[in-house]
Amino acid sequence: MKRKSINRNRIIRKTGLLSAVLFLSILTGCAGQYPAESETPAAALFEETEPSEGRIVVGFCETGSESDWRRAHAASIRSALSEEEGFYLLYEDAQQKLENQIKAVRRFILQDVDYIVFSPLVKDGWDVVLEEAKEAGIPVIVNDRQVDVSEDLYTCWIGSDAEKEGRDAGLWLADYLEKEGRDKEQINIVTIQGTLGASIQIGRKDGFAEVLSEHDNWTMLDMQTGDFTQTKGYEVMEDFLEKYDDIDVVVSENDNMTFGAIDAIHDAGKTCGPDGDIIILSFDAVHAALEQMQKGDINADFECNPMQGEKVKEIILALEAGREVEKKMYVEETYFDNTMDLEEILKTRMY
Ligand code: GZL
Repeated sequence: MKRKSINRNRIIRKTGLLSAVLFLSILTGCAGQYPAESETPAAALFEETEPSEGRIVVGFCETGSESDWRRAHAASIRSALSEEEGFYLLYEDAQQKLENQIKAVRRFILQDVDYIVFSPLVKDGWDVVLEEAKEAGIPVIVNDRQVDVSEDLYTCWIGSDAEKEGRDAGLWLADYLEKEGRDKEQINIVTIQGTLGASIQIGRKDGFAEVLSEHDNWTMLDMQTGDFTQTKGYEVMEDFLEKYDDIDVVVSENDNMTFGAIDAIHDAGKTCGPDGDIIILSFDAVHAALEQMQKGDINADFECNPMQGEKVKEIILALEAGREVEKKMYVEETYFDNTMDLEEILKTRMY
């Protein structure tokens, strides 16, 4: 992959020139589609250090910092695409807003980076800006969640198998209920959903639904989004507890919503986990969740591996060397439950 050499002056000049055009277009009433310079002065696009020649310039946009998982993922990207590793990373946090992600990708195009990498908040709404990246000749690597666009608009995707995570949760529940002698009992389930429209949310829901459909005695009472945050997870669980007095299982699509749900269950005078009133199935398996499992509040947690930075780096280096990469790549994941030696497991966890 022929790489443009990074030149701060060239980028500032380009940005400055474009901003001048933009300024004129605003004056003449036909505002451009790029953020006005006041939003992102060129000099502010770079951190303090001077991008030295020969470094691979990567524009990376994260969804936000909504969860422990997200913070671990962002740390993994920053660590892998570091200056010591030969990269110049332009990092943007979209604060859970799609429009911020699209603006960030447009800024990366303006800055003429070598690679654009992003974790799409939701799978839709990416066609136009990815067409622009393609026209600009900038390779795009989609990371973590997926986008619903023509495959020629991105080089590759690497992330989690969300449907498998959801299916594994359903299969674990079926096995657990059988062991408990409850496989014929009426089982009432509620789901606290992640960000609606996110591929990871859709996949976990669909995967679990596959197993749900095989059990006539399982009923999905309700599903509401907690947007992957602890605060909203609490609010949704509080609402479920007010509406239903016979909840047997909570499926929570990430650990931070689970933390909120556990607090709401306790505040309602109920208990959860292996010895509790309500079975808790969660996703991510971050460190704090495994500790909560040790305390007896979570039955099982389906890992979603955020340590994806090294894989992204390997992909970029392969492209730099002119090698082909697979279109879709999955990170390895497993699950944990309270029957395991969590003390030992926690010693090995990197996040
Ligand atoms: C999963 C990732 C999700 C996590 C949440 O791939 O996109 O986003 O499950 C995070 O914790 O907010």
